[in-house]
Amino acid sequence: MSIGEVRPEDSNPELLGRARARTRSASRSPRANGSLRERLGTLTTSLIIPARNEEMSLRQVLGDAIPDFIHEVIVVDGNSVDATRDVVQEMCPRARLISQTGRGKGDALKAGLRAAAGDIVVTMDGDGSHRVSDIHPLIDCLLEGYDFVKGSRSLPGASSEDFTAVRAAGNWALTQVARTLYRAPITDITYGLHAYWRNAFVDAAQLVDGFGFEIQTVIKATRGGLRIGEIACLERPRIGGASKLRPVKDGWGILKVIVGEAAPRRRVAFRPLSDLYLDGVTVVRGAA
Ligand SMILES: Nc1nc2c(ncn2[C@@H]2O[C@H](COP(=O)(O)OP(=O)(O)O)[C@@H](O)[C@H]2O)c(=O)[nH]1
Ligand SMILES: [Mg+2]
Repeated sequence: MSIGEVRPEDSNPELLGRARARTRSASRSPRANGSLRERLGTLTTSLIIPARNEEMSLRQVLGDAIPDFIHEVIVVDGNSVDATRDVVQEMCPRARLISQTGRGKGDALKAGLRAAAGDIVVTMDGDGSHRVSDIHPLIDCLLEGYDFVKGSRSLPGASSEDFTAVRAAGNWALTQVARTLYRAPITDITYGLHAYWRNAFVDAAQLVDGFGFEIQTVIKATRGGLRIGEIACLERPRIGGASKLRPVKDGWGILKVIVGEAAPRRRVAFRPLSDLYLDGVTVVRGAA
């Protein structure tokens, strides 16, 4: 497993001070043995999967066992016209199936976040590109003191079987813009496999409704002084159906989001919370 730490170089000193404090707190915490479920203690996890016309892919994604450390599965249907809803009920009866009221992947993720009850939220695509097995290291990383952990297809050991030349070039260019503007060594800005503390996300409603949402969360988290980690992931090709992303139109929208976030007075969306939770975990471990 390769973990890359993403630390903004231009955070204000107060935020950086808090980040250092969190790092020390995390390194003092014993790296506990036992299953992830045991290590989570009383903490709970919600997996949010946005899906629009994903009947073929979801059959396999939900057919593979969802690990026991995921307490809640939320599938957000985007007015699918195929059998997506039936497949969810058939393949994963424990999943909560909700419908988004607006349009776009970001709108679906907002609906999932409003419904999620877990202390930790994981967002994963429903087309089979994200591997369920990559969720474990993401949550491990949160428990070790990170506030926001994301997958990357660019770290050593990572790769994508889903990139076309256009998408790879677009992702590289968008990532470079974000790195330059926010002086944060993010290696892959558009990979949407994310895990974070739900209560750290204080205002999701202000974010965009489209594909830019996940990119905006990364930038907001960076600007909020959160400790961000990246995990090397292998992206699979989508299992079936068609991509909803229009590379030029959505790529342009994402670029506008990245640049727009550089405006001086952007609203805060995230606050660092991991210390609070880590202390909680330590107490739980100590008492056990
Ligand atoms: N609910 C919902 N899900 C969406 C929407 N747009 C995309 N998705 C889902 O978001 C995930 C990623 O979308 P995808 O089309 O694979 O984008 P790509 O991976 O960038 O090609 C898939 O599970 C899609 O079904 C939407 O408007 N609503
Ligand atoms: Mg996809």
